[in-house]
Amino acid sequence: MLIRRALLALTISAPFWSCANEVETAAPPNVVVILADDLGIGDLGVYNSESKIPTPNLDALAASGMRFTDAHSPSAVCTPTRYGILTGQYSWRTRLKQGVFQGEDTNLIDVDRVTVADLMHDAGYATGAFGKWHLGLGALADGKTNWNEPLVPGPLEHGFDEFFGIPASLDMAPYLYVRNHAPEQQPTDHVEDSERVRDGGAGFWRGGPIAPDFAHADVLGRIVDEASSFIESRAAASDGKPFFLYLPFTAPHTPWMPSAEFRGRSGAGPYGDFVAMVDDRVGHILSVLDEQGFADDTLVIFASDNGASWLPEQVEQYQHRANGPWRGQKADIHEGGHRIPFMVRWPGHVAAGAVRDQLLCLTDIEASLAGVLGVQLPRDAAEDSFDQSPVWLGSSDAAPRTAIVSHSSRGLFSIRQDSWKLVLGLGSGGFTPPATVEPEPGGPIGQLFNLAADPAETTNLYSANPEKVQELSALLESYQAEGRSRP
Ligand SMILES: [Ca+2]
Repeated sequence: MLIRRALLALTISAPFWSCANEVETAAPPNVVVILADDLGIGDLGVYNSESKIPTPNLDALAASGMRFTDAHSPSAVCTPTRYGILTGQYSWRTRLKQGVFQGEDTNLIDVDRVTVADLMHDAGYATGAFGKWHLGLGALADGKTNWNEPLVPGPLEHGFDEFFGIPASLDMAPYLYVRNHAPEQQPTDHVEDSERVRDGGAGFWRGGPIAPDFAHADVLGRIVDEASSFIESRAAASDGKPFFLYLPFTAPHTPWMPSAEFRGRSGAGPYGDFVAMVDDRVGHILSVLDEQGFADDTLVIFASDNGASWLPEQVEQYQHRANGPWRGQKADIHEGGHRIPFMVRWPGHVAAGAVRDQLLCLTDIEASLAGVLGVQLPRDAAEDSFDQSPVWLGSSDAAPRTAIVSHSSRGLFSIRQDSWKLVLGLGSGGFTPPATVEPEPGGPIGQLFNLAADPAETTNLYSANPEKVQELSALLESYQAEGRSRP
């Protein structure tokens, strides 16, 4: 942060944040961003009337705010999506070209980069992050994370005043809690690969080092408790600062470990029961906001970081489509990989019960919050972020972005414009077999779909429509080269 500030001081003579709007609008709201992990758009009743999972809290959140039907994660897997949320930039512009980080990878975010937490912090917010970090901890030069040294750079070097959470996914060792710059306990014990079914749940975790106080089943509850304490601490604070709370849940990612209260709650097995628990924990956070008197002054965003990991046999077994009508699943380039639930609530400012079909990417959060606050981002920040705040606040229905770039776990690209979607290769690019397909001689080398006529991406029009292929290829190349153009 200090380095970034020093560089900015050399290059910018005007105040760091200048007001974009002359007109003073509402007082800056508190902002809460809740990110579910591997939750499917079809899990939520408000998106799928045939869901086998009760999601009353998320359905109510949607009813009291605005939900988007064409929202996407920038990637179909965890780390690059989290990178995109916090920086407004695609991860494929960094050293992480595909896949995800493991538990001892070093920090991905350049310390000079203005993250969304920097934006909020510099605008006078108290900032906290609680949950699954999964962006690496420690310096790249160290090769891997050294748990005995201060975990720098980490969340506190990217704009957060406070952090509590776990380094990576809940199925990735080492298993420990980090508070600010250090583990609460060192991972001095060892845990074996888990059984596929345990403790009334399912899924698995990888074997490896674990802290003596760490129990996988406790993690979601701990994160929510810590976030609740942060909200309560802000209610008690006398500094007058609004707050920014980034709350990336570890669930319903594997291991699926619903507590006893939720087992059997859904018709979609341990996964569905875990989703019901996620819904309940979102409801708890909203109730804490209510109890502390913040509900009317808080902009709440809820989204998932990618599609659900849900196989065709599970669709068959439970008659439940976790990814709704969309093809494929988590990690894939097809819509099931990255078409996600997205909702935003700010009472009195965002229309209650509104449904919008404008394209939205989670990279847009940074520019959109800058828009809400009326501050101007530096030109070299958040280059893949479009300001969606006019849509959220009802001042315009014009789509802030006309195209969207998506990316699969194996690094396959796609671009959407209007109803057309071009994929630069064959196969799913992710978990659904075949992940990769060699082109036949004379056959198509990519995939082209018209989602309006063919939402399930069943008919490849690549060979039949070379003009559209060429047009979208050129558009994708321009996005890859330039990002969005900033005025
Ligand atoms: Ca995920």
